[in-house]
Amino acid sequence: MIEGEDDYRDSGLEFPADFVLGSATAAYQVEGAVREDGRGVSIWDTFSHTQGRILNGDTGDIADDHYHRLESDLDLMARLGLESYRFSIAWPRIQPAGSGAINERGVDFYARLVDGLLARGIRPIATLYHWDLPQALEDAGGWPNRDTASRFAEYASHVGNILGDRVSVWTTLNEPWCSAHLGYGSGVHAPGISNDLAALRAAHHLNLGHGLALQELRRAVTKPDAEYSVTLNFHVLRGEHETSPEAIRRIDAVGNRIFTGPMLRGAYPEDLFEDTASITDWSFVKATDLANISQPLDFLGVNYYSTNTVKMRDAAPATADDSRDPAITGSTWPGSRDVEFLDQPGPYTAMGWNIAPDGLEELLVSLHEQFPKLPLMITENGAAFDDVEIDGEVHDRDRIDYLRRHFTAAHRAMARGVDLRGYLVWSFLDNFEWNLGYAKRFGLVRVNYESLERTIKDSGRWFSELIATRRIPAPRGSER
Ligand code: GCO
Repeated sequence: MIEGEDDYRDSGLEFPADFVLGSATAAYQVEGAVREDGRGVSIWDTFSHTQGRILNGDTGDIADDHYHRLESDLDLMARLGLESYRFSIAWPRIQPAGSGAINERGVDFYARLVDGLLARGIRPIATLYHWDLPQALEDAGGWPNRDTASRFAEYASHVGNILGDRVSVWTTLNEPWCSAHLGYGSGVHAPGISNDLAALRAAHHLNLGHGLALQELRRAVTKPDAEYSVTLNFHVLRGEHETSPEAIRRIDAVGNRIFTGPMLRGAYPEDLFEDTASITDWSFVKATDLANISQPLDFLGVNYYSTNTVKMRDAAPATADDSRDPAITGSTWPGSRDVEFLDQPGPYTAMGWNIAPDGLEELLVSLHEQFPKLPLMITENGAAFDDVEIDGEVHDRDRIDYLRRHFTAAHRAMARGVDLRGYLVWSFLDNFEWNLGYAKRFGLVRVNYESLERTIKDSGRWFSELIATRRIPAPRGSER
């Protein structure tokens, strides 16, 4: 993108009155209190306590201590003026071993959270699974094991019974791509397994779990206007090389359509079967699975951060046999490790991710074209920067600029006919950024990890103004 020419820094754009504005977190990233009130062990507890898995040896043991600071964090959300709050429920708090009876003390925490939101006029958007699988289920085979999908449905039914009279929006899974391909493919996320077949089996059983859970939720929930969704992270793919179209097709298949196909069209893409034929014949997909998976949704949750540029590799791809570690038989892209990811043009966030608001506009328009009847909601967008706190203030102009440009992109997509229902900024608080620990800060609110004190960043104030006025605030003198 050429700066100045089309820099996505329009201002004054207005969002409709019913457009949902809020922020998001996930249980393991903020809660802490991992051994309290009967909570069971999750794969992220095990993984973060395994040496060498997380940068600086960080764990979610304390995280933001949100579990103990619930009331003051709720007050902070109200101060920011959030209209909606997207959180996730830790399965091992509800069912410590992933099946059977519920743990009332765990339930109590989420009841207090939801009631606290409602008391402040904030709509609760609950995600059932943001990656914290009970360790007992992993020990029984994890997501590659079909039974995990049924266990997930059982858990969904419990949660629907408990909170189904109060929660506005239900989301089954957050980013199943990460659970399958990072958890079981590359192994950089919990449970840290690297096996292509395991990753593809996991992807299917996540899809199945989504469909079964959605059916259980619809049975259990009593709030008549509750909405149902799933959140996916899409790979926005580009490339100018002559082999780029093939590379784009491959990654779109194993990264995007592996989920949208079964969930939204009731079928896996044929080309995915061909690309992965050397790994599996997909016989783990049973006759009734696709009907179970393709449940109607009220909207699709879209997480977007940056774009990818791809081409096919010049040299023959590395094979599993090349690896010196016999445990590593997988990659992030099962069946497509001969695709090369090229460096992106900057600027970048502190994650090293390129800043490309046009990618968000392109994604929203493309999803709308692919699924014209399905409303969309941005369930995550935001940026990590190396914030500095000076005298109790965080002047995070980079984050404001990032958000300004992505809100502009969202607005432009709406102007092009996309039925976009809302936008949730990642994240409410700085938090545990998975394998990168506490090194990357995404929050609208800073967390001091020594004192656990919270400080609203300038971006938090900026977002408050956007919510209050429903317009993208005009840049101030010091912002560009
Ligand atoms: C994700 C997540 C978040 C991350 C965020 C930044 O789904 O990847 O939902 O947990 O923290 O995306 O990487």
